[in-house]
Amino acid sequence: MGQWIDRAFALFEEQQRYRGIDVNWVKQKLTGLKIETPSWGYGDSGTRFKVFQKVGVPRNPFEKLDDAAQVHNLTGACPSVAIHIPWDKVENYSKLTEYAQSLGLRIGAVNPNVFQEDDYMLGSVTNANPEIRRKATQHLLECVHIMKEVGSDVLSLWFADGTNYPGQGHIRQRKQWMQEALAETYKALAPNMRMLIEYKFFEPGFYHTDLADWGMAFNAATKLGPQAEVLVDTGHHAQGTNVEHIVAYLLDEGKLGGFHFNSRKYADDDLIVGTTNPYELFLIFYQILEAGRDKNENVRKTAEHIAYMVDQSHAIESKIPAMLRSVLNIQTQYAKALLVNHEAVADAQKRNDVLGAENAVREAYEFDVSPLLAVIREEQGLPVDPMRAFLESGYQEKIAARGVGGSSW
Ligand code: PSV
Ligand code: MN
Ligand code: MN
Repeated sequence: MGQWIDRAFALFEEQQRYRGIDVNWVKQKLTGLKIETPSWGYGDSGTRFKVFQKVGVPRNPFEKLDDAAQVHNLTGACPSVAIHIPWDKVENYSKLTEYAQSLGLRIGAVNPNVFQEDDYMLGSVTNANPEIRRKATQHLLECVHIMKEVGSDVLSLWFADGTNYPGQGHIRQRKQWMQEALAETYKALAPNMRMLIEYKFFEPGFYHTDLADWGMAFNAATKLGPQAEVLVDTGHHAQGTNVEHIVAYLLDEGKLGGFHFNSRKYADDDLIVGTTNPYELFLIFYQILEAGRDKNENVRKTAEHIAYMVDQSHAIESKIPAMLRSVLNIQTQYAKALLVNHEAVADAQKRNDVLGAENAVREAYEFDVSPLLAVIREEQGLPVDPMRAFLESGYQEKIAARGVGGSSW
């Protein structure tokens, strides 16, 4: 393997040098890419028709961390794990934090859950009932408190709030209630904390959703202040939406806070990122890297502090391999985006050379980056093929002892 990699990498390096790409810089950026995995991605999930129960699924938040540690150990790229409360509620958060540390991990984004209790059927922070609104806001505040206990600096908010029928809710009133709850939560944030506001155009509300698109999330975040930013979940857009355009716009406004990566074919499918739309993922990274070169420092800083997170439900596939595949796909598309020659694109744009500009972007996508990825893994003492290493590790067989009936989501 070693010899094959060396020869392939030498050729790759020569090609890139010829194109004016600094491969050492590419390697540095690639090893610097960190991707947060979600605790719920290790649990059982399904569609609304059925949740499939698998053998060996973690039974509690500690076991979810055990599985997340496998992904980090094999890729070196996933040192943090997002938690969802109350799915990951524990008696003692210091114990969970220490356990994460003992595995070489840390707790990442804290996600309040105001969508699974019966009380929230008609809305949480936008419910017409003031007691339910208070209960929901209290939960958001409780999550800020948990952030302090686990050492997290990201509060990741998604609201299922919406309605199914015209007239069911007072849309403008609900908009104001949403902002009130966000403002109260924003005030509780410590100076090092960020609040990321996620949007979704439908589901479970099918007539209207209170935060339906990036513009609404952007407006809410802008009114709150600099610690509030927008979270782009790649699965939360209508067919044909140009997600990379949204990314570029938010970067330029200094308001892109993070991603929830997944793939979609029809709606919020939460499929493995990069499986159906790798070019979209590449183009998202291209926009981020382009913004990283901006003359405006605020745009550059925004591009640098993006929280990259996976948000997927693995309904039919094995959870840990699914997470590994996600991370590997992200690394592959990021590696390709790092090969874009931005000067060549800018030059073609200046000359209004439509096909030249399109070619300068696409050309990077068409390179085989596997020798590059193999080399950076080898240099970090990681397996060159993390998926194979996992399948051969015996871990899946070991966790079979957990039996069936692990955590759902
Ligand atoms: C909602 O569809 C979502 O994307 C939000 O991020 C939730 O927190 C997550 O999925 C898990 O349900
Ligand atoms: Mn999401
Ligand atoms: Mn989603």
